[in-house]
Amino acid sequence: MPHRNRPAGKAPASKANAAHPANAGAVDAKSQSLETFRAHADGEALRTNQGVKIADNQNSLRAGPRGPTLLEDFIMREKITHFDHERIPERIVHARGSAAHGYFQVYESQARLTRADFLQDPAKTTPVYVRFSTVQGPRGSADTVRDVRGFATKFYTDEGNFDLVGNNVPVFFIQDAIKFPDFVHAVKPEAPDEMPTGGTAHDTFWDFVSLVPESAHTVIWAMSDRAIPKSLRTMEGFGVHTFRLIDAKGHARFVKWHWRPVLGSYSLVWDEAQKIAGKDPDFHRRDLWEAIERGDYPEYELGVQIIEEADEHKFGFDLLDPTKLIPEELVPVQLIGKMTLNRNPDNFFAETEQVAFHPGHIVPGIDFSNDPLLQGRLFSYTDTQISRLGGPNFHEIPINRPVCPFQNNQRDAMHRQTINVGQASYEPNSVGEGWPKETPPKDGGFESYQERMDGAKVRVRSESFADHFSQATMFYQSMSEPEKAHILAAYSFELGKVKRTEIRERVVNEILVNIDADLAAQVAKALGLSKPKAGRKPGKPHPASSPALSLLNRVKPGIATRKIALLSAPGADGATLKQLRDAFAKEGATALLIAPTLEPIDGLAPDATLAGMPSVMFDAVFIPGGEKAAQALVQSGDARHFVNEAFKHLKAIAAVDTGRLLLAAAQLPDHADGVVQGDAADLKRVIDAFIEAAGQHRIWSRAALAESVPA
Ligand code: HDE
Repeated sequence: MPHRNRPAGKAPASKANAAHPANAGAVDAKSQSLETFRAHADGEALRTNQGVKIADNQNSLRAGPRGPTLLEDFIMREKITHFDHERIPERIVHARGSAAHGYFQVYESQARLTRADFLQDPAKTTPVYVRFSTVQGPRGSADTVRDVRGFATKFYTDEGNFDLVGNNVPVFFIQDAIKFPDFVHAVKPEAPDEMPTGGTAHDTFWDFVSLVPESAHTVIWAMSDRAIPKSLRTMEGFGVHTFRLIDAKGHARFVKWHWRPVLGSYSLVWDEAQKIAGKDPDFHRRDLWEAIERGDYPEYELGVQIIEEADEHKFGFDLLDPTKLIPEELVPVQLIGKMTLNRNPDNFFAETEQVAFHPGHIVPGIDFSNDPLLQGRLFSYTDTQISRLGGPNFHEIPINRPVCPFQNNQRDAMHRQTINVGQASYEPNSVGEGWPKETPPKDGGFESYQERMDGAKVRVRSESFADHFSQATMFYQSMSEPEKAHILAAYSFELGKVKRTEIRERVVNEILVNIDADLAAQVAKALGLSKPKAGRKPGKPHPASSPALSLLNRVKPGIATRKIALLSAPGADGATLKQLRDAFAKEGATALLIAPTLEPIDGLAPDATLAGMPSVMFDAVFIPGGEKAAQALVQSGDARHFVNEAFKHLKAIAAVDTGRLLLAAAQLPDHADGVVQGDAADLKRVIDAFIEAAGQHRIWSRAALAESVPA
């Protein structure tokens, strides 16, 4: 049906994408495979699903102008019936998500580790589709809630799809899949009133985790800044479980997967995260979409930690235990390739909503470990798609199809798209000359790693999974002072929302005391509880701390892709505003002109009003000055609030000339770190100092001072 389709080879890439060299290669593999399924209405007549042209799409068929509607109206019935069934069940967890297309390239052949085809040739680009998500909230919930984030990547390799279905924290709340429904029921909004949406600050979550000490390590990650990421573009990803890599000789090694954003990793501060949830619930989705449209393609390096099988037991914890991470200080992360996200989806439902990830989608050269959480996941992901996507043929949905052939003898079932030709739907067969045929492993057929198994059939938790606190202690000890303060504040905030005192007490006395006595004491104080009793003897993590875990060690210099507010008003000098825009653009940042109204400023149209794009949407603020402009800003409550909030959220601020009046009007301290001031003649110096300060992401040395400023 050629009328439905865009002419071959003309993928609807955005302007920025069309120019990208990657579109000539790998991305086109998936893009072209989607091409058959894309429908474009340009120049087309409106028709029914049966192809009949529609003459009137405004009025249903009636018995007289004021009479009842006739059942005969097949056009209206078809339209409404289809509409009535437009929704499918959202994902049980990870319902809220945003995704993008891109490609992956390995830096050099990894043949020494794996035979996986997409990790052999640096010239090869493999198409990918990545979906980021929150865990707890429904599809329409806010992006910036405190939660673990999903980071799921589908590699469309020439040997089949490989899904790396990870999270933005390297550990998980439970050790055994059989506890997953319990955990999810506890974390989801509460049964009687379906509250709260998107967060863990409620009784059932804290009840569960207070009774399940194996959750302690992941809970402290969830209470850290990792759970309020600044952007999906700057978020780390982790495969969590230990997997295996298998080389061409069949030799296996353990592997932990990592994604490292090239721009570094950053978080929001809690007050900012909460405000953004109201001011722009689509904050992360918008940021990802706009960056790709601008041509600021998010990039992530793929990292591996490799452990020889002989070293399996040398860590003091079990590699099969998903509540443990391998400190980078013990096993360095080798960066082996890079993923670039360079194309936004065409259709949210068709692609992002219908994409079906599965940790069991692996390719030759990759295999599983016996992590009991992973083993359960291997069952769950196909099972959930069968009800969510309406049957076992979800692999035929365009976004889920491999780019390589996938012939087999499976047939029929709900929503079958393929018209299988021929008599043979079984194997062996002679009527189809035996096709499709098996492929021996040496020619690329998948062969499971022949791990030796010898054990009694038991329901037990291995003793080697028993230490639940040492790594939680290590994580806390690895944090900088501001990060520790945020963890304390997060436990205090969340537990403050818990109604049952006994649950709060249990978290402090059964969990926190075993992580850090001081943290436990401070949380107890914040909750008005009596001093906690002494905990167990603290575990001895090795190493005692892992600096790689602190986000402050993940900051990369520069302001590339950051958003800067130019706070101004009519009366300001257009040439100066342009000069500032250019100076920041040169560093890869975007400066937006923000003013009390949209009235042009010396010929320049403001990008948004102070109320429309408040300070929480920006990384830094620059106030260029101009007599009349400064007066207008000083008199604007929104403008005073804007700088005030930027100061409180530890963002770089610059004020030039009369722009400085706004700082005074907002009652900011005269001198503070990261607040750059100067005369008009000094503009160049102020710009340079501001860029330097904004490059630090947040001015942590200002934290104590910021406490005293009214919000
Ligand atoms: Fe998932 N998980 N999960 N999970 N998970 C789902 O699959 C499940 C776990 C993760 O963007 C579901 O398609 C079980 C760990 C991501 O579409 C479901 C267990 C990790 C996504 C499911 C886990 C994850 C999911 C819901 C414990 C990090 C979103 C809808 C044994 C390594 C993927 C769906 C996307 C989604 C089951 C634990 C990551 C129900 C049973 C650990 C990123 O199948």
